Amino acid sequence: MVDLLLGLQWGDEGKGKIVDVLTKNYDIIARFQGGPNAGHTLEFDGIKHVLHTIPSGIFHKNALNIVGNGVVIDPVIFKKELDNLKKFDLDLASKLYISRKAHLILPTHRLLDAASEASKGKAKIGSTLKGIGPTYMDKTGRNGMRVGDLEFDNWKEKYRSLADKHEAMIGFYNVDIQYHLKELEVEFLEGVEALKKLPFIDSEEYIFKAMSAGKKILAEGAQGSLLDIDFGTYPFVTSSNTTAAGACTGLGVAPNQIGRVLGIFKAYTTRVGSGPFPTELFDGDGETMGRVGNEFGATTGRPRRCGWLDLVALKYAVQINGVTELMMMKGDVLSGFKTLKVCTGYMYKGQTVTHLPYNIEAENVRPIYQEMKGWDKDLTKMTSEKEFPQALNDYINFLENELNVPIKIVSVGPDRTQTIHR
Ligand code: 2SA
Ligand code: MG
Repeated sequence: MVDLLLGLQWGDEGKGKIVDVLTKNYDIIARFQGGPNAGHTLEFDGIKHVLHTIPSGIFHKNALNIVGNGVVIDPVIFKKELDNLKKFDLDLASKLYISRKAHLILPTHRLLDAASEASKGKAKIGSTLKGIGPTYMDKTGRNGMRVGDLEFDNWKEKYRSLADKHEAMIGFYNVDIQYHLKELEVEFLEGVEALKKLPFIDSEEYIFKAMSAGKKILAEGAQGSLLDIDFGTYPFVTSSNTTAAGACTGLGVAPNQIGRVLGIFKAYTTRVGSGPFPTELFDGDGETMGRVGNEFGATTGRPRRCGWLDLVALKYAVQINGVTELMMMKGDVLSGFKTLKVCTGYMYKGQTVTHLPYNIEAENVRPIYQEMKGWDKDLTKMTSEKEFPQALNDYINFLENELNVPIKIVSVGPDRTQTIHR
């Protein structure tokens, strides 16, 4: 069986930390979608490390890490990630395998991302500009280049013809994008050489055999359910399926081979980039969440928008993913709020709704809040549930009742050790 770990909001729920905590229970950690738009932050032994494409099991001795077919890889960023890992003295070629069917992000994909965003003006998605959208477009448009192509002598010709086509498209956008393709290509070729030092595998076959041999596998999601290309707040979404189904197509795992579905959420909500966010705060409370929670994009450094927990959206994510257990992150950030609010419904077209309507732009929905008592105590040094203030227990119990799924982990800080199991 393959267990899934998924973000239930707009990303940045703390997936990197939880994968890192859980890795000791698994033989294989696999990424199944997204690419270097992700920023998974891990903290241990006083070190803070951000991963983008490489799965979050990389720091554990015995875990094998797989970048699955559903992922898009930018060799340039990938090489930087590998270089940043050098100081840890890991034998990467023995613990990091790449699917031949994963698609490659070309330098021109990044340029196309920038051109597309520039052409949208105010309506831009707020993409990470990592070339994610254009690469998935080439995948579904059947033009893409895959990792496995690099094993054939003619790969540079393939690259050239796709890059030429992209250059013509950039011209078509008619926006001012300055670039020096020659320099970008030098980096790209260096990145490809670094990538080629790792084993390329038929990952679906590998995972099938590993499952048959009784190995334990964890699929690590990136971004969050509300950024899913089908079920998220389209068009302000990413270009892959971030939900449970994405793990099937992104790794080649059959639906009946999915085991536990671990859903991870923050005790409040954040979003980076454009798009609707009904419980967003524009006041001191939102500012406090951002400051105390250190809410800045792990990839782009952009400040994240902050707001109250949205149970309407969270319920939707639990349902779409078939979540079997929940993990609540960053409760510690809420310490000191006198009153907490949780959105339990929306006013939508003059009626109260408790499901996620088609359009949740601010002019269409108004959140309905349940107020709860806050707590003062600092949670970050706590090591057991027994130390929790009553108001925190009430908050947790309320969410469990509403969502009908147990909250198994409460994280009280960024470090591996600040993790309380219930
Ligand atoms: P893209 O680049 O095409 O996938 O952007 C499309 C939308 O998806 C959002 N998105 C993200 N949201 C939260 N976290 C992400 N990863 C980084 C992080 C983001 C960062 O961990 O903080 O550093 O800014 C991520 N990746 C994509 C994006 O904001 C667009 O709204
Ligand atoms: Mg992140």
